[in-house]
Parts: sequence; structure tokens; C-alpha cells
Amino acid sequence: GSSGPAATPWTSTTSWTSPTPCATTWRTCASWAATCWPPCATSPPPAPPPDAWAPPLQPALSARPGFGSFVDKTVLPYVSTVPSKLRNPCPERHEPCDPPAAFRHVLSLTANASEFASRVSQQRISGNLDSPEGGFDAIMQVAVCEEQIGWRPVTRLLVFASDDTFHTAGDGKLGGIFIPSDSRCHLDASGDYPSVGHLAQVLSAANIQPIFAVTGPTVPVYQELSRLIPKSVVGELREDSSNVVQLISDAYN
Ligand SMILES: [Ca+2]
Repeated sequence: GSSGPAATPWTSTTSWTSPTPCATTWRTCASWAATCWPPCATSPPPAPPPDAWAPPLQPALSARPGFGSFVDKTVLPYVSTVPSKLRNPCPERHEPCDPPAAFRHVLSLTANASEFASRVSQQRISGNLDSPEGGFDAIMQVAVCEEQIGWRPVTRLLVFASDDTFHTAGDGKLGGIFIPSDSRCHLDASGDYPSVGHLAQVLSAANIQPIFAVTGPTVPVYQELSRLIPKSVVGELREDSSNVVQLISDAYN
């Protein structure tokens, strides 16, 4: 503010040794050694402009996020193949709904945090017929498409977010798919759903640590899955996904 000292960082008095203790825990100080102004604030100070912090807040990690989405294989009985439902699988909803896809690679790993935020915010929900989803096809593609995803030789985390369970090898027969999943990059589904063992093998080979961020009712299923996939962890995702960053942080640490 214009009435206080210039370049004033805000701080609390938690470890401040003042001859006249404040009734509240907040005051504004020019520095730890300088005179405070005002001597005792009555409420927490307003948020300072970003450049008032010293030192500037720096991200602890140079993480490069990417993004992809999945629904399920776009054939019956997983997805309605009525043309209008393929265009808009949830016409009963008021907001627009994206066409279903087995896997959609949206953004390769990037250092551009604002582009990541922008692309994620553009995502819309989709819909399909049966409860188990085709997430294993997505995991397989993320693991084997090293160049397209942009994996680097550093710690590799895969955050798998879902509110439902998963199809696995053998379920493809319901849709007339008998060819086993191969281990090639298609950026789409190919053949049957992968088996748990197949996924465990490609994830380990790619040195990817999966974080299953899933909603409450499916947590026990993913805990069983996690026992079979090396280095994987499970976290309970809130319905609005608001705690996904905390889950990643917990898993990383
Ligand atoms: Ca499904």
C-alpha cells in the first residue's frame, strides 16, 4: 500500500520477538529486523501482489504434464453405435458431450503449464453403455507410445483417473474382438483389452509408476489391481476431482 513502507513483505508473527506482543497473529513488517507498521494489525493482511514475495515462489519440480482421455471401444455392447449417439452419447444432458473414443491423445508432455491448463479445461464429458471402461487400452497406449507421449528418462508418473471399473482381456469377445492386444503404438485401441499381466509388463518395461485416482466405490477393485502392478498406488478421488494434485503429491513423496 502507498501508506506503508516500500517493498513490504507480509509475514506472520509466529517467531517474531516483539517487546509489545500483538493481540492478533498478523502484522506487517518491513523486515524481520525493522519496525512494524502498523504495530498490531487487527486482521490478516490482504494478499500481496505476486512480486512482493521474497524469495519468489518457485515450483519444487520441473514436472512436464500431458493429457489424454478414454471412454471405451466404439462398438457394441460397450458404446451405442446409433449414429446420433456416436456424435453425442449423452443427449439427455444440457451441456455438450464429446463423442466416445477408446483413447484420445490430447497433449504430449509439455513444459507449457498454461497450455496444459487450457487443453484440460477444454475437455468435456462423454458417455457409453456399460459400466466397465476401456482404461486398459489407454494405459497400454500411454506406456508404449514413448515418442508420441514425449516420455523422458526421468521419473514417469501416470495418473489414471476414473469413476468406474475396467474391462480386461477376454471382454473383447463381447464385441466380437478375438485378436489379443498387441504391444504397439496406435494411439487408439487395437484388438482385445490388455490383460493385467500384460499391462504390468509394459508399465515396468517403460518404468512408469501408475497412480490410480478413482472414486470411492471402485477403490477396493483398484487396490486389488494395484497389488499386481509394480510401483502402482491407489488414491481416492473426490467426485469433482478437486484432490487430484494432493494424490499425485502423496504418491510422489
Ligand atoms: Ca464401458
